[in-house]
Amino acid sequence: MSFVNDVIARVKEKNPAEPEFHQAVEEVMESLEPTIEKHPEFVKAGIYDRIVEPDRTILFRVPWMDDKGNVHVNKGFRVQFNNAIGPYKGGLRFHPSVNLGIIKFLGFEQIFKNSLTTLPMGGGKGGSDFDPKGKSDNEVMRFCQAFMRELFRYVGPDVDVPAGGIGVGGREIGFLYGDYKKLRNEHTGVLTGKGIEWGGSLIRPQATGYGSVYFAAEMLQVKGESMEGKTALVSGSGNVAQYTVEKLLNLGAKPVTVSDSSGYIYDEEGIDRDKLAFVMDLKNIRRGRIKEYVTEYKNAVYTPIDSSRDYNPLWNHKADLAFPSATQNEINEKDAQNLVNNGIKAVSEGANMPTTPEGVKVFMDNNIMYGLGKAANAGGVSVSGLEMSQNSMRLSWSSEEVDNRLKGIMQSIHKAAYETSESYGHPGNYPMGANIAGFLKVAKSMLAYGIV
Ligand code: NDP
Ligand code: 2IT
Repeated sequence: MSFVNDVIARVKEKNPAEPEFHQAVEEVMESLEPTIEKHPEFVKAGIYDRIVEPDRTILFRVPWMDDKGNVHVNKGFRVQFNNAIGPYKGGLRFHPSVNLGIIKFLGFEQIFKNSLTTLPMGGGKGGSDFDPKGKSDNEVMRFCQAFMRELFRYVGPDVDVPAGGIGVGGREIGFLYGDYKKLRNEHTGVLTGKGIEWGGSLIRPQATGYGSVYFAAEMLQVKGESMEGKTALVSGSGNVAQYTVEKLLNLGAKPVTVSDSSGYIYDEEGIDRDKLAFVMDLKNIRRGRIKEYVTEYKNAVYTPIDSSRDYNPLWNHKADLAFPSATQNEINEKDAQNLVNNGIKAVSEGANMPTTPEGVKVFMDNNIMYGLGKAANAGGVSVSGLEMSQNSMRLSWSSEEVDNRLKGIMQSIHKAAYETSESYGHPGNYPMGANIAGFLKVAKSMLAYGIV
């Protein structure tokens, strides 16, 4: 067995029943294989075994009362994975499927993603199995307050800076920040994704989606192509998906799908700006289901999720580009094959780990430009890093300034991933390039600190 296989085997043995964490570790470790020979000093210092074990895992009870006076208890998580290059940084996820293995996979990914951003941020992630769907604003507020009432002990602007993610948007960040400010009596950059009036950064809401499209544009440029006129499949209809659609429109592409956890819509004529405004109102204000799109736009077709099917028909339309922007493992082997059969050129992952390992293999075997999540969706945390900088300076930058920096960061990430893949003899192998480039910076820092 090779050295990395031994590391993976130990992770599986020590962390049973955490399949998503195993998957994330396996994906990164396999890419890191070529670093073993080049860096015997990393092996000697136990870097590979240390990087897969979180610095600290915080688990807590979150009791809250609903509008009828019933008491509920949810689980709270914060995994502070690695702070070798900066304070722990990473989002929160509120979704009924959340468990420790999912938070660990996200926190582990975040180490390498944050390293790629060029900004000084370590990796962390948190969340809860709380389901915001169907809850009143007051219930969400009481939950967020109960969550922060425990989390505030472990976070701080130089320690750990959480942000949004699935189920955590501007509303939730407001309630969380309000409680932190009350408990600590300080107005400081402890969370990112804040409102503009109270310390947020312009372009943070747009950043992940915009960044994922910028990354796709960079990949296309290597092949002498542009976004203009390309047809795109987008999944999800939340924060990332919405601003992916917006940037696709800005760059002259044609998005034709969006989805939620109940089903997806296919609009052959394209989702234009008016239709996007409808989706934003539907999902952000009315908190409705994507199915309503076809009541408003009769030419579009809605297909509900059918769990008896072994593929997702969203990925079975003719298109040039795919932007999975909902959740993990939403593209399996068959979906990847369907995309290839339909002429897909590039995949840019807005979501974290949306493609299964078998799906990734199909993309690699077919020479599809494959922008893995930790590179393609790093725009969100990058602008979070810029929000931290602005908070520290007590200044705020214009939209143009932040967007230019975001674009520059996405170009740097693409360049680092591409050039690293080249220097390791596999030009265009973005998973290898991004994982190695992200890892080297963290590993060198860990080496400098000694065995800690
Ligand atoms: P939102 O909560 O705003 O939107 C999530 C979207 O994905 C919704 O349309 C939701 O449907 C759908 N979805 C969620 N879970 C599932 C599921 N199990 N099956 C099918 N559909 C699902 O979250 P974001 O847009 O912020 O996050 C989307 C992805 O992007 C996640 O993987 C997240 O980790 C990743 N990401 C987010 C960043 C950010 O800055 N927000 C940064 C980097 C990555 P429904 O409405 O039915 O719940
Ligand atoms: O997965 C992610 O990168 C995020 N949810 C954003 C994290 C952040 O700190 O902005």
